[in-house]
Amino acid sequence: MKTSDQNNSHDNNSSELGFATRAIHNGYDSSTEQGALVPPLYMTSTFTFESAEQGAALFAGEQEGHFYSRVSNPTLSLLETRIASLECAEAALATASGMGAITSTLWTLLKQGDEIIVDKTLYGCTFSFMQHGLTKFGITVTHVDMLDPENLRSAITDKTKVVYFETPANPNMRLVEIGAIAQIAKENGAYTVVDNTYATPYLTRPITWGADIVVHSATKYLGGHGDLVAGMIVGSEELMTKIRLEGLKDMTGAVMAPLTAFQIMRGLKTLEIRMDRHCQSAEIIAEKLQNHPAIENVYYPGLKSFEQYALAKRQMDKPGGMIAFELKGGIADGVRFMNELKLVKRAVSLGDADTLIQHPASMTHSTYTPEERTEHGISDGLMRISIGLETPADIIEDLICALDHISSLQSTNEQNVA
Ligand code: 3LM
Repeated sequence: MKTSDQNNSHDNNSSELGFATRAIHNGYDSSTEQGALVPPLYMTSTFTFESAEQGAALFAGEQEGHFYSRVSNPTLSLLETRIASLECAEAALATASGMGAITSTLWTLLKQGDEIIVDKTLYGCTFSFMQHGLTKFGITVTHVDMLDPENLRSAITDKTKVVYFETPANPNMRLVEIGAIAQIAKENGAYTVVDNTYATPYLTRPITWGADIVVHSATKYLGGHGDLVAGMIVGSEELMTKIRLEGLKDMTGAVMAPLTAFQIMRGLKTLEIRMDRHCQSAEIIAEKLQNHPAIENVYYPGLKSFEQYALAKRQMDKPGGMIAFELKGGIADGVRFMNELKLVKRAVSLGDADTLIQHPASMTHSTYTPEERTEHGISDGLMRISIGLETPADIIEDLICALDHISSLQSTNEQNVA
């Protein structure tokens, strides 16, 4: 895997300063804030005008400045500048949730009669929004298996306005080749929108591969501590202004609270070291899981057995902190396994300091019907772990103890049958 300071066009050090330095300092000058080391929190809904004329000029866009926090706020602006820098993009927008980011973006880019082409596997609520939200308003949603970019080339039409995917995909870890997909979309006049929640800009920067827009659930690694719900949208200045004034201001109103922006900036200061630890522990744990007799399959981009290992090495600086796997005994063993865990918490969400385990078919992806899950590559026995920041040996001990318990039950059953 590449390291963060290798120098190529997809490198995260596109400006002179390194990733962690920008995550800590970008966009802030303490001399304009009475020397405050930590940027002040502007906890205000509205802003006063020096004169009626100034108010009118702000509303008319003739003068720059903040006038209402559903449109902009200095604390959010700083977070937006920082995330844009980390994603190697011109601009960003802070939103109330990941779903707020996705819906504000797509309501802006799509209208009745348009088509959106999406990958086969999507996060449960994104799938639901596409399938049951967009279609209600006369937008065609077409699923294409983007593992082979040629499938997109065959499906795309002049009605296609947006091409949308996650990489790695939630929950089954499929990777999509951003450069190949973005090129086909561009040739056909469609925008490429990438959900970069799993990878974070520390591991993958889709804009540098040709994507137009990146969306995030900042609830996950960007916040990083399981104490907030938030989203981000990233892209060109022109597109961000359009989404701010259409999808975000008027259609969803899904703006981030200033306190949340403040908390995310605190989280960002440790994004690099947290991601390094998430990846380091996940690599060890994925190997251990793979070698355990109770396990059928492990899906992790850092394993040589991972089908898209070569793409992972090209597109991701490190393989990430998410692991999916299937137990030999299917979901029945999955439930026993989850209930046996002591340290690892049973919870949805991901990217927190705490290791979290969940069962997609009955939890995050229960928005799919059983038939849809089969069609979209989400098996009933699939389990998902978000590897946290605890002492790696303690996470391993908890997981292996629970797996050994499953194995011993299996061998008792086999003896009873014999
Ligand atoms: C989850 N995911 O546990 P929010 N995009 C991706 C996501 O994983 C998510 C969103 C967008 C999970 C949440 S399930 C009830 C809990 C790839 C969220 C949406 O709106 O911030 O939750 O982001 O997989």
